[in-house]
Amino acid sequence: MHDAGKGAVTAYVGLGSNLGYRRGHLAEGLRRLGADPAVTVVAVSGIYETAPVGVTDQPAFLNLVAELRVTCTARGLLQCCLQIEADMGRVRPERWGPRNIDLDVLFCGEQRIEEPDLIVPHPRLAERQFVLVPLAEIAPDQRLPDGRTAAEAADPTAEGIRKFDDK
Ligand code: GSY
Repeated sequence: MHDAGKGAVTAYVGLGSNLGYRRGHLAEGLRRLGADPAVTVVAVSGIYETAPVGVTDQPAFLNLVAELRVTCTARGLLQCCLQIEADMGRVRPERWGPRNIDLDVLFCGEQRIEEPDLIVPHPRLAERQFVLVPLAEIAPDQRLPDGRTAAEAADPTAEGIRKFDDK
């Protein structure tokens, strides 16, 4: 892990996997994030097993959220995430369908971006308990675009969300 150092901002990335050895894919995604010189992994939520949202006819996901310190921009962080997905041979047989690894930029400091390939904060954040619950675990005071804190928006009792423990 590198020290992102001066000029760093706090960022949050959501990781998900619902193909193959899901837990191993999450661990490898985290390891690769921390190996980027612009990124320091500061905190990692617990892992949650979550019912698929959107296309529901697919296997359950494992999801977590990582808090980072980054010296790059949101676009740099997106590129880092896309590169990790590519290097891990991301398998995504269909759009919105199962995938071995997925990394979504949720927040990057105070940056607000609305471009065709990148919207930050993540546009569907506030409606996704599979993001809100792990986010609230490590950053309960993080403000969403609608003004609520992560803790106010998260519902750990929501249907289809359970803490994952494969021991
Ligand atoms: O963008 C995230 C991919 N994704 C997920 C996910 O990570 N977890 C759950 N539970 N449902 C999802 N649907 C999509 S698309």
